[in-house]
Amino acid sequence: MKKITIMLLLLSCGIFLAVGTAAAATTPISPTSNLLAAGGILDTIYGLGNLQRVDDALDQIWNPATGNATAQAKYAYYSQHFGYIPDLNNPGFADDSFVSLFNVTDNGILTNGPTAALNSGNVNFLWALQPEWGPMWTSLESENSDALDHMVTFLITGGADPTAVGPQRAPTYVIAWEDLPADDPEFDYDYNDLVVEVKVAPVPIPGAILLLGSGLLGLAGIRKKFKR
Ligand SMILES: [Ca+2]
Ligand SMILES: [Ca+2]
Ligand SMILES: [Ca+2]
Repeated sequence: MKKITIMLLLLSCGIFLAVGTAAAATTPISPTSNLLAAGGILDTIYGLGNLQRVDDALDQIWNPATGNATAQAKYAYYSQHFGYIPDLNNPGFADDSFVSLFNVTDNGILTNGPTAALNSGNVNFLWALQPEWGPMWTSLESENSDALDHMVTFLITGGADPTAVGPQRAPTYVIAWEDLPADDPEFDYDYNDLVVEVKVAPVPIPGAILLLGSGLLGLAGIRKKFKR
């Protein structure tokens, strides 16, 4: 039973965290950061035992999804605009625009942080952070001006109900951001500058609908044949 649950979790990772390279990679988080400390941000909100770190080779480009995002914590001087970048135009993200979901102004663990729904349409997307000052950061390392990873991801495993259907089945992740460029004297790779919980459900793939459709037509055809 446990094996099945783990398989389901792995499958859901595979579905939503699409494009990655083969090599496993975990971006280092500062040991003095309060993100992963006992009694720190994630421990207080979720309990560290209920989170599973996602490989940073796999959290960069996200498959088409609908869902919602809620700010959970901010430890940064500047306010943070959070949103996403759908790959709407030519393939690749260089020609696409930031869609803002919300602006976070308060600091600390947010009990009533801003929340918003997202819908990427039928295209892949990046998560993105636009601090009040300085460059925009995305989940795709190669899109960032310092070519570094500015977002780390955790899958919420605790309390997940594998028998749930509908939106409850949607995997929920916590994404945590570093908002300063690597060459800034105050770059501290603490990944606590904004922490957001995101729930993502797949946008139905047209191919799958087509297949399902032709299957139903096929069934109808068979029924017709037998009726004759
Ligand atoms: Ca990452
Ligand atoms: Ca594009
Ligand atoms: Ca920081």
